[in-house]
Amino acid sequence: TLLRKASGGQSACLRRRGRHLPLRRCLAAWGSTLQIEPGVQRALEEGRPIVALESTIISHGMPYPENLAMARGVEDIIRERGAVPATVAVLQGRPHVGLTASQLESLAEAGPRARKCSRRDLAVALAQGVDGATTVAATSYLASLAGVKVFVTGGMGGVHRGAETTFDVSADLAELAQTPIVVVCAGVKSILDIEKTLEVLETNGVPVVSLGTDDFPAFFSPSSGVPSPLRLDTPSEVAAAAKAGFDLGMRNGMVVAVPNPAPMSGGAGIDAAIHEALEQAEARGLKGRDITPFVLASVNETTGGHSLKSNVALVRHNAKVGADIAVQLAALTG
Ligand code: PSU
Ligand code: MN
Repeated sequence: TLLRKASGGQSACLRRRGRHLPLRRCLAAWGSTLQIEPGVQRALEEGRPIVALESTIISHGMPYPENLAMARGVEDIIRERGAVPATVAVLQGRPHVGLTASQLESLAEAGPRARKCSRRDLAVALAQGVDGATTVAATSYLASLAGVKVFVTGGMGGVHRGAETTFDVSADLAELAQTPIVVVCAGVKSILDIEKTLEVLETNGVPVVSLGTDDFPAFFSPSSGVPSPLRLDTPSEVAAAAKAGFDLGMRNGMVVAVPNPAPMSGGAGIDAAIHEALEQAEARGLKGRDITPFVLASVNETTGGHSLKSNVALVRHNAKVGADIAVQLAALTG
């Protein structure tokens, strides 16, 4: 193993088993606070496909024990398709990329007792030694630091309705402007302003690709009625596009939106439930990071658990797609 400065001095590079690793990954591999699970570490060293998973969806997005079943199921799907799962979370102030079975279990049990951590929360959570569940933004940052290129989730954050007065725009969008990772999701919920979300992603230079559809998906529903900025039809096309961006030295991420394979029947019902939940959230004075968890729980209640079923189904489907993208990308970069 040797450390050397690349010419031009933009980045140093670690040579490991004949492979050049970017500087950030060297730092991750060497003694920083990042805790990379041994199976994930081996896959990184051998250039095998890895899929990162977020943990806010586990702690704040679903109730226990359904959250644990979902988290385990998704990891199994990724393994079955030939990739290594890496769930990301903060445990006792240490950022983990890849959790053991028992770490995953205690995180699921802790539920909302784990602090919701977006990018701005990471440093303080680490310094305070707390347990934290990472959002799309924080997961992207930590996974990318470890050298992971593909990340699967359910729904991303975005621009909230009324953002012109509240300024409530998820840090997920800004993160994608500066972190080179492919985020596979089911689009964004109709809780959000989908058009504004796509505008902000465009401004930030983030490609938004819908898989096999011209219409941007809206989480519970496979279509939002808003045209997708870009369309690709297969995981290998997505892998090729991601590689092209990385090879060009682009530092931004990419959104891959996959239509929900188990849509909620009666889209109007779900919209009504979401609106009711939003009104309740406002009446209770909930703000910012507390809104989405409240809305998810409330919608699940009003739909008698149907929304949870649909949510689990779409995450499992995204895991298949994400694993296939990671496998193709590893083959291309081999
Ligand atoms: N949307 C969902 N389920 C979720 C989230 C969003 O349908 O669990 C979570 C994700 O972790 C996402 C975060 O990154 O909420 C966005 O939160 P905020 O808007 O506070 O940035
Ligand atoms: Mn917000």
